[in-house]
Amino acid sequence: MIRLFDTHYIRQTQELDGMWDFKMDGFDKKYRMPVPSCWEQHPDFLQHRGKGTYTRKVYIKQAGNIRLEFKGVSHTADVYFDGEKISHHYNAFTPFSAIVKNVSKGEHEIKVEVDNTFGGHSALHIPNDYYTYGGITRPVSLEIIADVYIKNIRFTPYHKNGIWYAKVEVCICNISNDALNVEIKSILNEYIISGAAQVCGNSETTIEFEQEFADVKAWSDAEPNLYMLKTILLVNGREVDDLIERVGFRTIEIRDTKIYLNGEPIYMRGFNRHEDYAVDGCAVSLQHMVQDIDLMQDMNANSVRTCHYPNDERFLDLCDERGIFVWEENHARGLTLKDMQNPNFERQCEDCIREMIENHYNHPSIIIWGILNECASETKDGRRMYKKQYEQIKRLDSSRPTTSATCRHFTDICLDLPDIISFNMYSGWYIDCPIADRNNQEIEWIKKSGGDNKPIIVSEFGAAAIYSYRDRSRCKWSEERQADLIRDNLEVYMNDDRITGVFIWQFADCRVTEEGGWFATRARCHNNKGVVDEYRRPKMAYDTVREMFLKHAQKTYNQRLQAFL
Ligand code: ADA
Repeated sequence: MIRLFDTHYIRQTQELDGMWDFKMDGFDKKYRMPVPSCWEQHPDFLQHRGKGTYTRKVYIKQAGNIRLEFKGVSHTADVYFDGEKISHHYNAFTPFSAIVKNVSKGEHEIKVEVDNTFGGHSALHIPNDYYTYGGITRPVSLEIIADVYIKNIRFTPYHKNGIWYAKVEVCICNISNDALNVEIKSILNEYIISGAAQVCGNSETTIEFEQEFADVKAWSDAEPNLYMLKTILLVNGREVDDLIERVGFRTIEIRDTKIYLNGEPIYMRGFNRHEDYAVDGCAVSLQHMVQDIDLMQDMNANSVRTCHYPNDERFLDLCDERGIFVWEENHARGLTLKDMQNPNFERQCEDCIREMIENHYNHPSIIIWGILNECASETKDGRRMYKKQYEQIKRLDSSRPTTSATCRHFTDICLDLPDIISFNMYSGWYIDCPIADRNNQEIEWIKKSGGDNKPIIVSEFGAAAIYSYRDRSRCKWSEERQADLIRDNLEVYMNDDRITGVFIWQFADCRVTEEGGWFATRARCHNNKGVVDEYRRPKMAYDTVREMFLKHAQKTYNQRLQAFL
């Protein structure tokens, strides 16, 4: 399943999930591997870093153009169709597609060479405090497209004089050599908007319109109202393509130190969540995504941070449906200036940001774009790259605020660049210090260093605990100590009016790489700071978070009720 709803009724689509032939470089044996999945689930490849080749046949019922879409291949893919290379893509966490024109009727072969090795070719997938798996780890689909098709649609809602409007931009691509006259018809509820354009050969054209949608209901965490926007493309009056998007009417604004959803201030109570589930690795199944959201909402969370990369679009679809606020971020964690000066770094980040925003723009649940978690924001060259990435985001999407989680305390020189200031703080775990004092120091410094009058989020805090390790001494690594530290941190941060959101590090234990030195010192080669373990078995902290998030939600509700009365 590519999305949680049908994206086409007219365009023929075929999902290519299932068993593919598989061969790993250096291994004589031939395998059959499920797609999507990580090859680490197979006993021969438990922590294999290398190159594997997937192949399968597809039958094309009628001659025409095909479009292959890969939602995620970890971490580099070279795609061949009948032996001809049609695509190269780097980064496990963003989708990519390839078009093959004039394919004959009959059987054809798709081959995908997958590489999850580390080295100079990979500036973002490096030894890290999460695992870079190998495989075709997200869904794949094959579409039959006409010579002219809808490439994407951007839906930007806004509110004026008490009425909802939206700007709709329909990008149409012509892969033939001849100019074509096209019409579109976009339908949302009873609203039908038509448009027309001429699209030159081998080029793209965007038809845009703004429309009043008087009777729609807003999207919010409390009422996540969603609408289907169906767009049909016609040539000479004949329907040749379509694209269905699911959208929500909401606005996000930053004013002074608060974040406003539809004009109301919000407080983000959330978790950092890696895409990693026990034996599934990063190829988290839909049922486990649903379970994660069920558990987070059971703990009264209303937000999730996609640390430290763009997420599977089905998870974002779930957040849209369940009213979960999302901080989605580009792919980067803990990179030094030397890492950031890898010749591939800037291009790989630019590609990741573009693909993240182009593909995820219409999700109402995404309210913040983040970049470069704990990278070299204390350096001049680092600042140049931070600034370049924030500017790229604003060019692609001026409707959402930006942020970056820093750990360059008292040395960060980039706090003037984002809309929201976020900092990671492990008071009581990595540094034994009074939580409230350290928090005051941090916020006072932020205000003097470019962050004054901006919303502040504590983007990471927490402690490790080994699941089922209980100890009455409440010593470090016990479930008791983790619960105590999370409680103490939440007590400070959720009662500080200068803070507008908290993200616990982390929702679930996740695997880390053994390469890279200090990560190998982590017990079990896992980051054990999850409130649940990698099998989603709750630790004592689960009930602590549940109780404290509920108390804060009730306090916030009562404050808003008082303000209203
Ligand atoms: C950092 C980092 C996280 C994780 C965390 C930890 O804040 O952003 O990815 O590594 O530390 O557990 O130490």
